[in-house]
Amino acid sequence: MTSIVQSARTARPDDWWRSAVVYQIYPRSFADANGDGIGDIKGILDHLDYLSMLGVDVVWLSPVYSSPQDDNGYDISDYEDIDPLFGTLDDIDKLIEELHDRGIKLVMDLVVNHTSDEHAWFEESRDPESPKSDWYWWRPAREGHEPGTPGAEPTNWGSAFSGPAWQYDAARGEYFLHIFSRKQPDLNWENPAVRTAVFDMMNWWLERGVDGFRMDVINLISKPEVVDGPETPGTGLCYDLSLLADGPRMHDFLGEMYDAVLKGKNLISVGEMPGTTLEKAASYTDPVTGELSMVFQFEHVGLDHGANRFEVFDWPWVAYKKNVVRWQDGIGKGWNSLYFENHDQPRSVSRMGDDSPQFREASAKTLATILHTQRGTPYVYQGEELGMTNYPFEAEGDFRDIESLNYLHHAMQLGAPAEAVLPGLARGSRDNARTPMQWDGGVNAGFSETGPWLAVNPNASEVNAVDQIKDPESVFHHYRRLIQLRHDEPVVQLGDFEMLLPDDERLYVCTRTLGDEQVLVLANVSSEAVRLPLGLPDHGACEVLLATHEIGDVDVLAPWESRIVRLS
Ligand code: ISL
Ligand code: CA
Repeated sequence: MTSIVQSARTARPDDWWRSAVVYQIYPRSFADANGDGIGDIKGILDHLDYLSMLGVDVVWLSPVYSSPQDDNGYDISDYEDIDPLFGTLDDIDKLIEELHDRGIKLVMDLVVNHTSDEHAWFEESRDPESPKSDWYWWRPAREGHEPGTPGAEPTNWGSAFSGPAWQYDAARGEYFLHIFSRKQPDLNWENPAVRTAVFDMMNWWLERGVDGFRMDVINLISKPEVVDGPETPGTGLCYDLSLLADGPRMHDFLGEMYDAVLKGKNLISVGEMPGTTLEKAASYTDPVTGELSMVFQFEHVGLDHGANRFEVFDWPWVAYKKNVVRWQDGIGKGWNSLYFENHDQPRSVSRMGDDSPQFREASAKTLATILHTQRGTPYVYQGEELGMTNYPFEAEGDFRDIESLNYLHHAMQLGAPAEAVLPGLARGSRDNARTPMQWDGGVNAGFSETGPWLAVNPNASEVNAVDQIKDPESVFHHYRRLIQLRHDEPVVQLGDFEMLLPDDERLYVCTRTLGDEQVLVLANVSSEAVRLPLGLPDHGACEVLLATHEIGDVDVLAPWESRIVRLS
């Protein structure tokens, strides 16, 4: 259903983000200024010149709000304050100012599908007589079941963090819904007072000077009917998150948010949308009727998964290329976010590339070439620009992430030995992305004076920012040049995308075309040299815009070599 407000909307002139590159900071792991082993805002302030050197336009800051830290800040107990772990409101004001001085915008993480169970709203809501009694998803026990007993949950919905998505609250005598941890109760967006409170909070942040929002699991705010779903085999629960996604009122809720908060302010807004579809993504980002600048979709990051993210297969390049084509073409007038990494994904060089010492750098660069020459807005996750790798996790005690630990404990309860679960955990865990940023080859990789909250990757002496800044051929400088290329070349920003050799497992080849301008991207995504087949556009004498290797034979790509050439 299209609301009146929506159909009256006109095309946005404020689409500066189509030529921008965003850098994500996960504050807990970026830089620790006060020596408690946990990254903080002052630590970020110490490294702003690094971001300027890289050339990014926007910083997306993962949550720094007051939080019991059950899910590292994605469980917020006060939206309008900063957790002392990270600093103060003065620190964030300083960050806004110093970023702006460097021409960099700041995007805040907006986590409003749920709050912490320690948020005042939830505490009030537990009282059925309170005005906020309906601010969360409260439901009685399943009919005929004793409240609080096994199987009495209102539906069979499973939590993204294992186990039932309902928690019994003895004070209220009812269950509340938590799609994530039991300390992250879902807000009831059907209640207009909830929406007003969220929009007021967003405007409060805009008045403080922030430039937009990254909206956490925003396509879960409109829920489907609260009924049982199909059982995920062998679990007794329904774990299919996509069944809870993109509920019937999404456009109403986002349309209201657009009108109350986002409209006409030159902002960037990106909706994180697990389980969303191409058609929905196109509608959320339509330049006339859509409500958001862009979305994070999840199809490509699920391509190497089995039953779940802890069952990981080798990266399927042909399937990935097919998926790129699907999204590059299918998003139409809408807009894509381009990402391989974030704080929830393992490191791309370990997952898609070859992280052995021989090919780590070349494969990190070539992955960057592939992502940064697509149409859309590229995101760089801290350390990705250095080619940081997965961590060699071995034992339960190595992990910190609630998703990983809950999964392990749940599997063990169901009878699996830890040794059977740990290898999958090591490959798929979000902790791979969360090891401390590798600033230098010294103690704690220059992240902190103290032992950090999650171990530093043992390869920090070979993979770190200080060394790479000094080396013009480093992964860092390759990223810097790709960002520059996006700024300089309209064909890279906006050109039409065409995939060549779609079925080739070792070559990724595409063109981008805008009017008379055309560039060709040639990439070897294997650890062996590959001769280019006949029939590709003639490129031997063309201007090379960026290359990972000295070019010897123009028709042969070394392992993980890539080139961007101007055809016209
Ligand atoms: O990647 C995932 C699919 O297995 C999930 O781990 C992830 O929780 C999902 O992508 C949603 O992510 C966002 O919301 C979560 C938070 O834990 C993530 O860090 C955040 O990015 C709940 O707020
Ligand atoms: Ca600290």
